[in-house]
Amino acid sequence: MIDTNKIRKMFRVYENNPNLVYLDSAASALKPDFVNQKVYEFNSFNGVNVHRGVYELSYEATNMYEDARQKVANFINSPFDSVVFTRGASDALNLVALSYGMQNIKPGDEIVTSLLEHHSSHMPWFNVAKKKGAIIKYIPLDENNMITVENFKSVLTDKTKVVAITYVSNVMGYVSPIKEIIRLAHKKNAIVSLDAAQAVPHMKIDVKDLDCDFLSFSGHKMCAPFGVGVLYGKKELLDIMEPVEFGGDMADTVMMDNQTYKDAPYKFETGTPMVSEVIGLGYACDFLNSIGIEEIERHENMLALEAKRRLSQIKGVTVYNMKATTGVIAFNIDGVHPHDAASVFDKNNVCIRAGHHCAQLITRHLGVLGTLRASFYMYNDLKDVDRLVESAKEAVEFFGQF
Ligand code: C6P
Repeated sequence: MIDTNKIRKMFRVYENNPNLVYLDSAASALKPDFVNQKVYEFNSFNGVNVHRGVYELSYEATNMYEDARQKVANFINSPFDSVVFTRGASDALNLVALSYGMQNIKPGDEIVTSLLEHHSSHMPWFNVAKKKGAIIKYIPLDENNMITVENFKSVLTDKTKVVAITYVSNVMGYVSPIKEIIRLAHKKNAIVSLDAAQAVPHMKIDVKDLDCDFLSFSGHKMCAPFGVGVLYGKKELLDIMEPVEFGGDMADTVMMDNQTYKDAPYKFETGTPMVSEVIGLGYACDFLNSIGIEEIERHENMLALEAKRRLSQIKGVTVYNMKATTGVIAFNIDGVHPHDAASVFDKNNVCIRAGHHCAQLITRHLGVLGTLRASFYMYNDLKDVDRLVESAKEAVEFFGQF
C-alpha cells in the first residue's frame, strides 16, 4: 500500500504548496528530495567530466555515470551496453529514425504507426518516409479509440519494415497490446520502436520479455532531473547503426582520410554528456524501486478509476477514456475550450494539462480542439480526486452550460 502522507514528505514542493493538487505527472513528475540531494552532492563534491580525466575525481565521476547505466539497465532488464543516454524520449525516438531508419528504409517500404502517437514518435518516421519514398500506414482504432491486435494485423504486410508505436498513450492512457504486436511484427522481419515515455515511470518494463528492438523514455517523467532520457536498443541493431552526431568522446580514431567510432552505446553519446542528470536518473530508479513500481501502478489506477467514475456522472463533463487502465484521464467540459476550462482548475490550485498534448492525430480523430488531462502518480490521493471533481463541477457551473 502506498502511504501518500509519507511520500509527500519526500517531495519538498508540497512544503511551500500544502494545497497543491498536482495532476500533471504525465508531463513531468515531481522531483523527490532524495534524487535532488544526490545530484547536489555530485555537483558539490565532484562535478567533473567523465571518460576523459586521468585523475581520481574523474574516475569517480565516470564510475557514478556508468553505475547509473547499470541501474537503468536493471530497471528495464536490459544488458548494460544496450542503454544509450539521450536528452530525453524525443531525442531517443529521433535517433532510431535518423540512424536505423535513414540507413534501412527504401522506397515502397511500409512504416506502421498509429493515431495515438505523440509527435515525437510519429513525426521522425513521417520525415524518414518523406525522404525515402516509404509509406506510412496507420493502425485503425477501434470504437473506443484503442489499438487492437486485429486492427494491427490489417495493416501489417510483407512490406512492413518498422512499427513505431506508443506503449501507453499520453492523451488516452491506453496500453497498447505490445507483446503480440512485437511478435507479429517480427514474423514479418519488421523492427519495433516503442515509445515508452508514459510506460516506464508507471509499470514494470522488461525489454527481454517484450523482445522490443528499441524502447525510448525520459527521466523527468520518472522523478529524475530534466534533460536526460534513454534509448534501449538491441545490441546487434545498435552495432550496425551509424551515429548521427559526431565529435567529442564518441570517436575511436580520427585521421585525415578516415574516422572510426567507439562501440555502442558510446558512439551515440557525443560530447560531454548530461553527467549529473544521468546520475540523478540512476537514483530515480533506486527511488522508484524503493516505493515499488507495481504499487505505484496499482495506486494511480485506483485513483484514476475513482476520478473517472465521479467525473463521468457530472452532467456537462465528457470522459473520453473510460476503458483506460492507467493513471491518465482525458476529459472535457462540454462546449468549453480546454484552455478556458483549465483556468478554473488552476484557480483552485489543481494542476492539469489542456490542449492537444503534442498528439494532434488523436485530438483530430476525437473531433475536438483539445482535451483536459489529469494524470496521477504516487504522491496523489483521494483528496486530490475530490478537488479535481469539485473543480470540474465548478467549471461546468461557471461556464453556465447546464
Ligand atoms: N509528453 C505530455 O504528454 P520528452 O518531451 O522528450 O521528454 O518526451 C516526449 C514524449 C514522447 N512520447 C510520449 C508518449 C510522451 O508523452 C512524451 C512527452 C508530455 O505532457 C509532453 S508533450
